[in-house]
Amino acid sequence: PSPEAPNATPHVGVQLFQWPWASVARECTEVLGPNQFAFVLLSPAQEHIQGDQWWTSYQPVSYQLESKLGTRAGFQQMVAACHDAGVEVVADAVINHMAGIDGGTGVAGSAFTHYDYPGLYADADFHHCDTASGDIENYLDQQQIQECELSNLADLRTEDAAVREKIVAYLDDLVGLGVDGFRIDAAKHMRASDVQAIVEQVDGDPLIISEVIRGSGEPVQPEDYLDAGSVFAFQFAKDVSGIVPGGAVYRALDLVDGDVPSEQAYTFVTNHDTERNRQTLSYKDPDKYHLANVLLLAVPYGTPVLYGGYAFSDPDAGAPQADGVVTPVDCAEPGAIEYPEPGTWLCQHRAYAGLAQWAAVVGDAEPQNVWQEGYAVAFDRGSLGLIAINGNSTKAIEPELTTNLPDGTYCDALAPDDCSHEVRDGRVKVAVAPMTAVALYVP
Ligand code: LAG
Ligand code: CA
Repeated sequence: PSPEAPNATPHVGVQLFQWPWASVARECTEVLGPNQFAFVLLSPAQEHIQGDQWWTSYQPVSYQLESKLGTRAGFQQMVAACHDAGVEVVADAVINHMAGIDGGTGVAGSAFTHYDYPGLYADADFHHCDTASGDIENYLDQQQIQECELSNLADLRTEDAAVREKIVAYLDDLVGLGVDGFRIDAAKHMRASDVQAIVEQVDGDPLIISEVIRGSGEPVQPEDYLDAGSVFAFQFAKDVSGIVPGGAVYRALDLVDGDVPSEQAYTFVTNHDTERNRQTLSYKDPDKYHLANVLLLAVPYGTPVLYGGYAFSDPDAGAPQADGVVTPVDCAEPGAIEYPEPGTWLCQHRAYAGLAQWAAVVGDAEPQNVWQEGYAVAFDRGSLGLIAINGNSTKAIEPELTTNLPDGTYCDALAPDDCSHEVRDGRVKVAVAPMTAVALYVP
């Protein structure tokens, strides 16, 4: 299949967790662009506290674009390289809070203490709420969720004009460097009206994806943030991770995330938090994770975000660093290792490069010719693509399917060397091994 399929619209994104800018740039050029990925989601770019843990990224010290992931110049080069490859860049905006430790020096040399970040924010810019710990203690209390601290992280008064101005200047700086959109970290912990007011002041019209983890019965829900843009579909992630182990893969066609419309839902199987708290499948469940990723890209709901991270046993462990800087990503061969050493870059998204092209070709066409038997499901997406998915962990299948695909010989987007698939008179026979799929499309 040619990467330049005529009607293809790039559709699939990938979160490159803790990837240094230089490695992101190379991935855009060599893998993401040629396979019609639509966008890359970065880890936070701002100056942060020192340390070996990955989560230092989520403790901002200043808005200088100097971090363990690279310099401002490196960031700018990365955005240019991704754009040259046709890939958009979504930055992770940590704007609910600043660092949560007593004090120190950030990785770019900025001195700070808790609630005092010289030249940027001072004590009066932060909420000081009246729970015993100062932290959010009760997720049924909207005011606590939004005005108390998320594990001691200094909570910005995002309702204040002066604070908003600083945040907007930071986001404008990123837009000025070419950034196309933002993940709004911890959006749930800011009032929806604050998020909306901030993003409306930002230059241009960046894509906004708010991170609002759905909790049942809670007063703050993802739907509240739809006026500010899109949201991450956490319920989809949990549900798709739930149906694969039971084999009911056909149910993926019915998955939605509450009342979030498809156009505003950013779907995923795992992210950096859920692969650690085990709320979703992850690389630690190889077969099931594989099939969940296939379903993610196969169904018409939402915009899928794949994930590329590194192996870990200690959930706090950061990506391999030298002198406070994350070292270049070196991807493990797909499927080569069953139990990867901690720190091994997994580049899980690469296994779906062909399927990202499939998704770009089928676009938003609805499922048709849905076939279901036992733990397997197959369907067309319009008349340009077909997928057959076997959720049975022990039994292979070989159904003869009815398809809209034009007669011809097709390759499998999940096994590009296998071009043995013949469509004749709207029928095709596909052999699908346990916990795998076959995906055909018009190149
Ligand atoms: C997020 N979304 O809302 C990120 O996706 C998530 O990864 C962030 O938590 C969180 N919100 C804050 O941006 C991560 C780690 C936390 C870590 C935090 C700040 O999951 O474990 O907290 O980043 O670095 C750590 C310690 C805490 C400590 C806190 C402040 O684990 O014990 O209280 O730092 O020093
Ligand atoms: Ca807050």
